[in-house]
Amino acid sequence: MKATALAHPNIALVKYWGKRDDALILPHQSSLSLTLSPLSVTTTVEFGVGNDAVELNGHTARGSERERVLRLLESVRASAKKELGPAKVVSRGDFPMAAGLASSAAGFAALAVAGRAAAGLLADPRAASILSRLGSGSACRSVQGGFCEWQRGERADGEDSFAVQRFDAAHWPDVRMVVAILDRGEKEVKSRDGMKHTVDTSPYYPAWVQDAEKEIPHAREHISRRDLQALGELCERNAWRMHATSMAANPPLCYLSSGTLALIQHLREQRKKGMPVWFTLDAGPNPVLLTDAAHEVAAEALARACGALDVVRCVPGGDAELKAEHLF
Ligand code: 2P0
Repeated sequence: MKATALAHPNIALVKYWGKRDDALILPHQSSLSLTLSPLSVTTTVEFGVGNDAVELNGHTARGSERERVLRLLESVRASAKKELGPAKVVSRGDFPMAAGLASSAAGFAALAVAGRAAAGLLADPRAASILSRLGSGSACRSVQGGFCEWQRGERADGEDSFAVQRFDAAHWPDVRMVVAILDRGEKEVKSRDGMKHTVDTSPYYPAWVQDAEKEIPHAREHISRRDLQALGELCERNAWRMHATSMAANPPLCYLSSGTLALIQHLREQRKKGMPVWFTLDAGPNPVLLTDAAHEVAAEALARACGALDVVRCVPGGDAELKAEHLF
């Protein structure tokens, strides 16, 4: 009735941006990401103790944060088909303070894997991916390591909307993602609200959906050939298109800062000089640089020269896994 799991965050190379079902968290389009090590979140779940209690990074979770965790556990209870009682959840991330990378993907992936194990359910990446999706869409891509593709699915109940691993972490050990923290502040518009606003008001949204879906097989092909340049170019244009559809919303939504643009400009100059480095950008001002092992130190230097307050160098991460040691 007690289990602990560790999961890594992921960065999308083809982004998820917009839901066709807000309650079940079903996307309009498929997305594809790389799971990142060494960052991780560890979560312990125990059923049958006291009252429901959720502690995240040393604080008692309240409001919507708590509701999202309890909702996921409610789904575990339904699958277990037995009385599990209240749950205690303790979760801790090892991300540097305000790393500018969302820990929710790793957190909900770890919660899904630990929750299922604590309920006595068999390890099942597909079931864990569907479960973690109920906490946060991008979490479904953190259940497995390497390159994972969240297939949008067609069904109204979401049972065919989950992530599958396309290539494991060992496929391309040389690839690197360097997170440049330009701004540690909370973003003004959360991803969940920003994507909804974009779906509702951007005239470019249908084009975004069509294009992102079309890019998935191309991304897969570039990854299979370990073609960094082709993947880098795809990654950049997909990030620009996600931001372009958001900027076309009404009122417009812009996540980029002047520092973001300055870094992108500098990166282009370095690339002209022969450095293999490209960027992607989530719903915030902090770029993530795509490069290889031979250039990760230079990519960090580039980020710092452009005012990065902190830099996290990441390698391909592995699957979410159960741990023998619990957090309580
Ligand atoms: C992604 N993002 O594919 C995209 C790119 C941000 C930009 O997934 O509402 O926290 O919980 O499903 O997963 C961030 O959104 O949103 C995200 P919900 P989530 O990684």
